Amino acid sequence: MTITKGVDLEIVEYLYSAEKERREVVKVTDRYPELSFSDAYSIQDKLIQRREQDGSRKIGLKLGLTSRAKQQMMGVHEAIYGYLTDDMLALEWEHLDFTQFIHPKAEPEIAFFIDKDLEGTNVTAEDVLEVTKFVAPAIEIIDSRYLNFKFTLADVIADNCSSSKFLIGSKWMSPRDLDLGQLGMVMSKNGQVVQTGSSAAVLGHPATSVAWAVNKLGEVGKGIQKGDVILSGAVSEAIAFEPNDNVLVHFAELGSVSFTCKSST
Ligand code: 0L1
Ligand code: MG
Repeated sequence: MTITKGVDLEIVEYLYSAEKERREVVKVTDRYPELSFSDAYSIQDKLIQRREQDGSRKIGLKLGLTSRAKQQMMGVHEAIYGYLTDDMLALEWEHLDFTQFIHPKAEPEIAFFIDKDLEGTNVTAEDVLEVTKFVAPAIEIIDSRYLNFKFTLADVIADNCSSSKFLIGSKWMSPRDLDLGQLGMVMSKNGQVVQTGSSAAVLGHPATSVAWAVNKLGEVGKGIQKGDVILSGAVSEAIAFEPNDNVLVHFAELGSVSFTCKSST
């Protein structure tokens, strides 16, 4: 740790209150430039514990920076992970309240439903597919707590990788029944195509991305559990949206998932 115990809890409160009060804040490394990745993951853990104190339940994992393009943009060579909690799950058939966000963006993802615990440091994509009961189309809504969505890698890890909400489509399939590594994707906003991509953009194959996270967790004696939902990483760039926008993501074979945003519920 390069920061002291009191400071980590101070940062947790700083980020948690920014989220609850829907405020952009100055990034943590402006004040603590020495913040290391391991400090940042430790702060992330404590941020999740703080949410749990308030009644949230950890239900899975999400991967970020899984495309080579985004890694190059950030000048890094690795993906990152954060946690999903039950209160992040939004439902397709309910309008999303825009006032709960700061400056949200939506990105297309593939969700994995895990059926068996998996832990280790040599886990492969095949191992991940073995323990995956279903995959489904998903949208992640990211909403960095930092000013203008600008941060360093340590900042974004501490901020639970910009996690905010996610939606899962209704078509769930066994990963063995489709070509998961090469699924075409089209994302539209208000009927206009805004992004296209392929599941191959996620570290070559979304299961490779999940395996990376399991191995990374394995380094600190953790793993993934039966019942976890995992968002394997964005298939294209995230797009900003506003009240009254409708965002739809369609994956070949896997089908669609969408949401409409209202200014209030
Ligand atoms: O889920 C994501 O890909 C977000 C990772 C963090 C970077 C960002 O907020 O763009
Ligand atoms: Mg994401």
